[in-house]
Amino acid sequence: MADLILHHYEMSPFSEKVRLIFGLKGLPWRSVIAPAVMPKPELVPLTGGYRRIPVLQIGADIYCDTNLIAAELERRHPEPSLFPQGGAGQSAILTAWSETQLFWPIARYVAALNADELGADFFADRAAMRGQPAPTDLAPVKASASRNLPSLRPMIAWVEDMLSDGRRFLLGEKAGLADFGVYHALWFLNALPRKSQELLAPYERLMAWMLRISEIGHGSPSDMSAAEALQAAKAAEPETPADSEPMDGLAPGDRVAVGPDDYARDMVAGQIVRITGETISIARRDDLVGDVVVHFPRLGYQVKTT
Ligand SMILES: N[C@@H](CCC(=O)N[C@@H](CS)C(=O)NCC(=O)O)C(=O)O
Repeated sequence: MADLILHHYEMSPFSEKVRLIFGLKGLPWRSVIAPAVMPKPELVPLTGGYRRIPVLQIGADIYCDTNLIAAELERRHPEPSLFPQGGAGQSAILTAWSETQLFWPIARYVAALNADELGADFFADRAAMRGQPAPTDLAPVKASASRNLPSLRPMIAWVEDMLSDGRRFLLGEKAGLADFGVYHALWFLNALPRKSQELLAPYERLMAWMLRISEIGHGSPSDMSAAEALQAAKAAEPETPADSEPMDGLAPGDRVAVGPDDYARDMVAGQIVRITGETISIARRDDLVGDVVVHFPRLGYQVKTT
């Protein structure tokens, strides 16, 4: 079976979500450390322009976005399940809240606190990702800490409240994707040198829950170089079946560009191989990696015909 190759970097909260999925499922995986800022010359040939992290590579199939990565890992490795309490709906709804309303004030707060450590180049890169001019100095970035803090406290208390009946995990006695979907945002509070432990410390149940999740671990990673990952893609053929019907005015064979519909703007051009209500998979070719298929979720991504 082809290696599970994760392109990620240590301080990335979305990557932590996937590393924990490997832990829950007890999977071996290959760890390719990607740069945290552009350029990403050994990632972009695989994705065709998608720059966000993490990306899961399985041979010549490239999976973008943690929600799709989770679904694909569940499909390929169903036990133990990411949904030990049953369906995926509750988990998806909690994760959607966490990745928007909870995550962004945390991300801004942590970045503001660690502005000197992250440095001007980091903020220039993130501004460019959003199509905005680079900040001329870090003072306004730092000032945004106090603007974001007030919305954090009530939401942290909600998570403590969800655990108030003594349950071990957010939806019951077993850990699942819902836990990782909420945990990775809170994890970021302590992921950079200047930590925010004091925000979480008053919440005993939340702290115990975070400890239980961290104990799940990351499965069995082994290092891989980005060059090896590119070779692995070149040596493989995409495995995506062309078995779907046209939908939403899009059909296999159509030329499209797919990209996030939120803050990042990079579109990936290719030809639809497969389209369902949940995913869109597009074929593309690059001299470095040969033929690859890049997979995106439908939710959170736009598709333009080209
Ligand atoms: N919805 C995406 C969000 C991924 C995301 O925003 N990742 C951050 C890192 S945690 C990122 O890519 N930042 C820009 C970069 O690293 O280049 C997912 O679930 O994978």
